[in-house]
Amino acid sequence: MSKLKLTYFDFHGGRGEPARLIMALGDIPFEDERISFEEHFDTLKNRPFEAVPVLEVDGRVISQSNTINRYLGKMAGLYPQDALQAALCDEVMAAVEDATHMVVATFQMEDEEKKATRESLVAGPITVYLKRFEQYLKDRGGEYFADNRLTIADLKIYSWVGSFTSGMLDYVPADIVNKTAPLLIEHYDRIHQHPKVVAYYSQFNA
Ligand SMILES: N[C@@H](CCC(=O)N[C@@H](CS)C(=O)NCC(=O)O)C(=O)O
Repeated sequence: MSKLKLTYFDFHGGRGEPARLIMALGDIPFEDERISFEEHFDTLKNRPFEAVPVLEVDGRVISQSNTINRYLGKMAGLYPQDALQAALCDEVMAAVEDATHMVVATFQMEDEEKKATRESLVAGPITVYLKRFEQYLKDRGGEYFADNRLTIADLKIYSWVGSFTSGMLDYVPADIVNKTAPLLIEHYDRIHQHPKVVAYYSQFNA
């Protein structure tokens, strides 16, 4: 089996978390390299697009979170083989990436601008995306986003929803998902209780 090393920040979330979960669910051994923001700035010039996450496969570097997710998802059996189901999976992941980008763009803003921008994101695109995902879940049977089973799209959404429910984003109400897309909360809870997800996070409480 290839030697894998995932490099990302040292917290449970963000663009790197789905890859960690995919490997945990797929029982795929990997080196979990967690870097500080300082280390990130010291090393970013060496990354393909000056960003993380990156995955090293036998020393070869792959970037772009969704590319990494698909690569690992195929290995873990968590990516649909059917082309249409794979497209449904990809669509959800790409949309989460768009929404993530909008929020990440506010991180470096001064407080006043951050407040105004985040409030308008909440009133606009974040609500649109949440409602669309809620509808997709409903249309697809209520449990999963593609292939009638757990796929990498569910893990991407799980991690993204967690960024709201954690309350870590100032000016984004922590209950926005409960109020706008309650099925996504049920989806989040189901994945959070998945035995392998529980086992994965329990190692950090030891
Ligand atoms: N499209 C890329 C975006 C990667 C990205 O922007 N990552 C952020 C962290 S989540 C980053 O490293 N940004 C560079 C920086 O802020 O210095 C992906 O999906 O992986």
